[in-house]
Amino acid sequence: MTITITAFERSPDGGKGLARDTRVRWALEEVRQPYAVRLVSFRALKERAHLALHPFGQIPTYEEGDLALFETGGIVLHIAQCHAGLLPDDGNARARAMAWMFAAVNTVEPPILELGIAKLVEGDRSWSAERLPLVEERVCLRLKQLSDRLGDANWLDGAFSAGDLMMISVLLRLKPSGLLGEYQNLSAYVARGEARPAYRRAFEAQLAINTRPMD
Ligand code: GTB
Repeated sequence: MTITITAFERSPDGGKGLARDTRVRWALEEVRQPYAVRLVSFRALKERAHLALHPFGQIPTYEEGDLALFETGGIVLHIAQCHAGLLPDDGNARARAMAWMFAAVNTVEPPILELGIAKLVEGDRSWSAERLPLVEERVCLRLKQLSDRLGDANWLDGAFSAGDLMMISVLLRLKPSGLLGEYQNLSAYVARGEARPAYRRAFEAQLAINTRPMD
């Protein structure tokens, strides 16, 4: 059955891979599942047809036969459960890998998103200079805790898993901030993820779309 995902017709990041279709593409590449991409304009995101797939009017979505999914955590978990390669066979290790997926989106990503908002949306407010360091502190607390746990391991819990895929996808968003550079093992962890052939294929595919000439 053909898998179809949605992505921005033109991502605001110009192809840096920060829009969230990249993590879904990465998961599909890791498990070697071919997929089609339907490109959606910002206007179409809020139209009835897309809202039927995604109640919040966002990308990415995932369609396969009768199944329609939204929310990258749910999509990547579905892919990982249906195909070998992203979750360990051992039951306890599998549960831990899923816990890392949740930790990525529920514990590490929120302060990172907050930092983006503090800079991009609130940057011109009179109180911004006072608030920004507080938000950065919350990001750094999570980075320090994650860095301590990772130590000198390659991946978070044994072999590469969907937990690493989600965590690295979340951390990639921090690259322009320079904060990641303060934690050498985390920078190396992210670089290891980016060096995976499946990530490269996912990245190149979204780059090709976001740099193609538009009519
Ligand atoms: N929790 C949802 C998930 O994980 O699937 C969040 C989905 C989401 O945030 N989608 C964004 C979206 O559709 C695109 S990825 N936004 C349009 C809207 O809400 O109207 C977030 C994103 C967008 C752009 C950049 N960038 O240009 O750097 C980075 C990340």
